[in-house]
Amino acid sequence: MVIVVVLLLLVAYIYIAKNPTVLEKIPSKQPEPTPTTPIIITGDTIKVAAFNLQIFGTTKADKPEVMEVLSKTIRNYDVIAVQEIRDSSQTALPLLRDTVNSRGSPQYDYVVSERLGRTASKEQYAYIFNTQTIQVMGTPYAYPDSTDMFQREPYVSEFKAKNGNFDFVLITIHTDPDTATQEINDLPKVIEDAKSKYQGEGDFIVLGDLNADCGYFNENSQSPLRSSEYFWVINNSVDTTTKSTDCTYDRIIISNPAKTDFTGEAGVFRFDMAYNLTYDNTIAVSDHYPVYAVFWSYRDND
Ligand SMILES: [Ca+2]
Ligand SMILES: [Ca+2]
Ligand SMILES: [Ca+2]
Ligand SMILES: [Ca+2]
Repeated sequence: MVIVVVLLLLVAYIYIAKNPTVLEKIPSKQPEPTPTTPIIITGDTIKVAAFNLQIFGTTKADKPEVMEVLSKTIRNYDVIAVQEIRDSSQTALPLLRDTVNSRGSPQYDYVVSERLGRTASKEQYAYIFNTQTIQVMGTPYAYPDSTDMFQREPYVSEFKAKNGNFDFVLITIHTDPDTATQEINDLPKVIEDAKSKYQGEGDFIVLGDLNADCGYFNENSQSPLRSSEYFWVINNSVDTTTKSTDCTYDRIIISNPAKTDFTGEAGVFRFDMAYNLTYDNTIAVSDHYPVYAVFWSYRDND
């Protein structure tokens, strides 16, 4: 019996050895389809974000769980424009930077605007940046708003990638909800003014809480900021609010010359999902999610 089995196995072995296609006919596993999102190699890109911190002052700075989420979020980006710093004591932002830096290398720093606003309720903007990858060029400024178009003048600063040649101008704003449409429609004037200051630069990026949806702005309107000179990388379908409303208040809008630097990767950062937060812990951080866009650090030609 054993001899018969051994003989059968031998015959089968000889047959397969002489007919290798028998084995090749077994269907092989198909490779997985390649993902549609581009593969980003760290170090080749600059990640830019905007985040409305919703009344960021000493009350929030005193909450370690809020500061932990903010500092982890900030460290995802090379430069992040933050809005709605409301802090007469001027201690909350330095504490935020220290909390970011307590997480280790790389270290972050910031530039901050003066306190802006027509009324006693003032807000500041800041750009918080990774000191290993980002260099601040020149002196940031608040838009010289001689005809008082803006409740809180846009804050403008030029930056350069240290890991490439990408240089760009960020223009952040938190519009007044009551006059959001007018302020959004006037933003091209701020871009034109910045172009005259940064001669030869083509890459202008407007970012922040524009209140550009729902009751404050018709996101399908033909705003001057919707002209063919600009590209809205955060599209109308994105929900940038942490609460149940579905509104695209927060935006990133780039000038045409920045399109060749844009990787195509942009969106909203759902810190609640990333850090597994409850609803209450989410809205304690902000009523907004950050929005972000990723740029190549070495493809710039202006
Ligand atoms: Ca440039
Ligand atoms: Ca929308
Ligand atoms: Ca929402
Ligand atoms: Ca460019």
